[in-house]
Amino acid sequence: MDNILTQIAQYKQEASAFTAANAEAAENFRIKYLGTKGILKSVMGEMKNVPNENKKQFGQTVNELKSFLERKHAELKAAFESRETASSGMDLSLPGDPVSVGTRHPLTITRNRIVSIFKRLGFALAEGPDIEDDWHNFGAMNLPEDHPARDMQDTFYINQNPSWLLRTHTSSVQARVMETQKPPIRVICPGRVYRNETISARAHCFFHQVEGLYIDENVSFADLKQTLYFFVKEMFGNDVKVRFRPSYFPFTEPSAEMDISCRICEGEGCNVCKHTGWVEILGSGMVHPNVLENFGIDSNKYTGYAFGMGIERIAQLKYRVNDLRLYSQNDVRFLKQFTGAL
Ligand code: 2U9
Repeated sequence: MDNILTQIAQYKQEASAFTAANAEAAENFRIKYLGTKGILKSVMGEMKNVPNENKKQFGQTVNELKSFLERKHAELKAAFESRETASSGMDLSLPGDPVSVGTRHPLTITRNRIVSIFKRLGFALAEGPDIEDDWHNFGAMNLPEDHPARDMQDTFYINQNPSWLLRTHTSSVQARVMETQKPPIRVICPGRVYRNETISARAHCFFHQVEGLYIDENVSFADLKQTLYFFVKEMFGNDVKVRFRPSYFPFTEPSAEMDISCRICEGEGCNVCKHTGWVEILGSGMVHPNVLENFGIDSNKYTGYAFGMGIERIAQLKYRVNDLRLYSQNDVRFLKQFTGAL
């Protein structure tokens, strides 16, 4: 018993004299004295050799050794840690390095604005697949078999299965809504669309659209005009001027395109408005009866209007973006100009 007590006193002395120059030395101390195969464990193992009448005293001595070693280890670690902090010259009272947060993409900002305006008018948001079949993209939309838009020169078909294609407009989303819902239907459908175009400042092989559809009893062209007036005023301000021009789309009859006074030159004449003072921002019209009947909607009872716009175009006018390619080049010099925009 005396031998082991002397041994413990020696361990204590040795440990007390231990100094650590770095974190590794402090860790070595822990392993040597407190580790699973360390000195404390081996001292504890001696309990079985201690006579019963001495076990209590031995137990107390071992507990003291344990507390001592743990305190010493904590001191070694703390001393090292505070030395590291002091020697790094770090001033913890200084503000941290700014973390640059990402910005919303201008097309996302524009899409959200458009959608939120129509949501306030009671439109519900609907989305659908980018890969479509011929029926939802073309057939249901009253595009005849020989319509040029169906041409491979204009549309991307899927190699493995040419009856699938990349949607050329988001009208296919409204088609899917009409398939599953009965009038009244009032939806706004944003999404990416694809067309086989050579990429340039003015054209791209993909772009983004928002289309809207409203079908109910007694929906008129006047409702369409009033809705679109409200939209442009909310989007571009109260002083914007608006004009409708007759147009043609296979899926609407009658059809019209809508121009607004150029936001870039305020009507003075510039490249964007081709010196006319007007820029086209959307197409629209009353849903063609054939389209309604394609979905079993009685065209004698129900009428509807629809419209479609390119988000890039709206963003171009809002933010004066003069090259379509900027939207998809991921150049942070372009993107960070939208910091703080919601
Ligand atoms: C259904 C019925 C009719 C959606 C419409 C337009 C007119 C239109 C273009 C604007 C610029 C596409 O991005 S763009 O090139 N769109 O002119 N879109 S009416 O008509 C529909 C949609 C769905 C069931």
